[in-house]
Amino acid sequence: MRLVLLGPPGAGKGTQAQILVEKYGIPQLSTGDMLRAAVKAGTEVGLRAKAVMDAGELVSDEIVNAIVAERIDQPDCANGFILDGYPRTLAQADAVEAMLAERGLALDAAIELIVDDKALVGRIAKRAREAEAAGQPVRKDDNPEVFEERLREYYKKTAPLTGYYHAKGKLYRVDGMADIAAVTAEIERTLQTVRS
Ligand code: B4P
Repeated sequence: MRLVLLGPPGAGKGTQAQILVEKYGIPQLSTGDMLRAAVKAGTEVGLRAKAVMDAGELVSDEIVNAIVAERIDQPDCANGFILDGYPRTLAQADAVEAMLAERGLALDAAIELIVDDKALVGRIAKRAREAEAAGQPVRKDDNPEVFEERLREYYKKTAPLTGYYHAKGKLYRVDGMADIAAVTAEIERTLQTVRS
């Protein structure tokens, strides 16, 4: 199974992907996590990505496509994967189609988590408060001004992907406002439909 999780920042893509990894035994490919790891390791990609991420903007398609192309050839991706936070632009969507077609593969479904902006702002503020209370570093892009920029980037560059996948007959919409377990249950019901 090859899935894409779509939705605005804070919609719960990462949260759900981690749960689906356990249930389906396929890896989560989070471009956000891969980029944060590159920043932490101080690699060339990390150095280029850091300022962009801290400002709430999207890292270049070229960088992100390259890290995904390398990752999907790893042996643990042989039976499928969950793309979490990728693609985020139409150019990335075309790139993943091409990458998979070259390997004789295709995506099975794009699942969009629908959450309203007010709830998103609340979730991100809560994550920042909890990290602070636990003495952990707060993500720079979880501050309110940067989060607004992330939302603007989402509506401008990523939201058009729902039309892209709808046109391919691969878009499934899930209510992301419910609690975490209820969202997972709805995704699982959706995946049963996809597989039948
Ligand atoms: P990401 O790391 O992908 O972050 P995200 O979209 O904000 O998070 P997500 O939707 O996964 O929400 P989460 O589960 O964490 O991106 C960060 C940055 O990396 C981007 O801004 C960009 O700069 C760069 N980047 C990444 N991919 C890129 C790409 N392809 N191209 C270019 N740039 C890229 O959930 C958030 C919070 O909500 C958590 O605290 C969680 O506990 C809570 N939550 C989740 N589900 C909930 C629920 N149902 N109810 C209540 N709370 C819930």
